[in-house]
Amino acid sequence: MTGLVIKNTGSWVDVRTEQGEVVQCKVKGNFRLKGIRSTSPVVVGDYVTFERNREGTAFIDNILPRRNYIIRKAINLSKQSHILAANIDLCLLVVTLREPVTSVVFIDRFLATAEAYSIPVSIIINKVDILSDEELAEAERLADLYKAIGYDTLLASVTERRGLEALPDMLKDKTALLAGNSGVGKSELLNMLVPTARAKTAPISEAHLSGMHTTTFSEMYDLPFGGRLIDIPGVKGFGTFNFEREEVSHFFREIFQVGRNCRFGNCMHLNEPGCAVLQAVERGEIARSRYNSYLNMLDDEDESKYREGY
Ligand SMILES: Nc1nc2c(ncn2[C@@H]2O[C@H](COP(=O)(O)OP(=O)(O)OP(=O)(O)O)[C@@H](O)[C@H]2O)c(=O)[nH]1
Ligand SMILES: [Mg+2]
Ligand SMILES: [Zn+2]
Repeated sequence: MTGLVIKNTGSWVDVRTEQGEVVQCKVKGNFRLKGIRSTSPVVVGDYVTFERNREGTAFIDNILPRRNYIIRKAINLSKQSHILAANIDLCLLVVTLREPVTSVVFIDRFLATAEAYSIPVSIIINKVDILSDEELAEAERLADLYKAIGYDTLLASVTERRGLEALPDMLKDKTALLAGNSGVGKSELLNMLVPTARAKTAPISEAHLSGMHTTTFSEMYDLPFGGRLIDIPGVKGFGTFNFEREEVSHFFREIFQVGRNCRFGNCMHLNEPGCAVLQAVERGEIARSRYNSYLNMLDDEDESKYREGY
């Protein structure tokens, strides 16, 4: 039997067959993906085959080839990877300036990973309702920055139903992944778009102003206007996985573009003479925050520099 993975709790996996039947499956203990050590080999969005054994338990025995996936390094210093979801058309990256603070390095690391797998990202800067005028101006600057690079960016308040009018058109008939730190409002947004989802949401910790990791499993929901939305647990850090130093700049769109004018074809944009990227940063044509994120990712070789929070 073949089906689509619509839920992964860690202990079991729900697979929906073409006939619409949902079958609870186990993943065989010795099941390993070729060449990838992953915290969970089967993820939401995967197409899989499964068999029922004599006792009636269903076991997944194969993952069909993935069109794409979003992967990160599971934890600092770890060689393990964590695949967030597979076969996705679009990522909705939900970020907040406050409660919790999403770091720009986190945003840029996520964008670079999606770029590496050619997955479009739209950014939702959420919770604008709690921002001061000054903070709102900062949110607008951030939105302008990412729009200029080519990412659709919305300033929004999910709880006040503001700024989200474009979403149905953006999501229609696509499989989209909700990503971001814990507490930014992913499940709240899911519940707005799919009221029957009734996903658990919870206030962030007052003491730490960070999310409480309320969502503990990944699940795909059908959108009422067509398409699918995947809600996943919030991630803290976003360590990039298996990037070569030389290719990091390819995943920063504007750096890649300007970098074609560098004097040396193999310019790393660090301190080389005739570096067009450095000049563009000096002139303010490339945002310093983006350039800093680029440097930050180059430093991943030195693993001690990757910390949770990114
Ligand atoms: N003020 C305000 N609060 C919001 C907004 N959107 C969500 N929240 C609140 O933020 C808290 C966290 O929202 P969740 O949807 O649980 O966050 P999450 O991203 O799913 O978090 P995890 O499941 O832990 O990854 C809840 O109390 C929400 O009601 C918003 O636009 N404005
Ligand atoms: Mg959630
Ligand atoms: Zn250069």
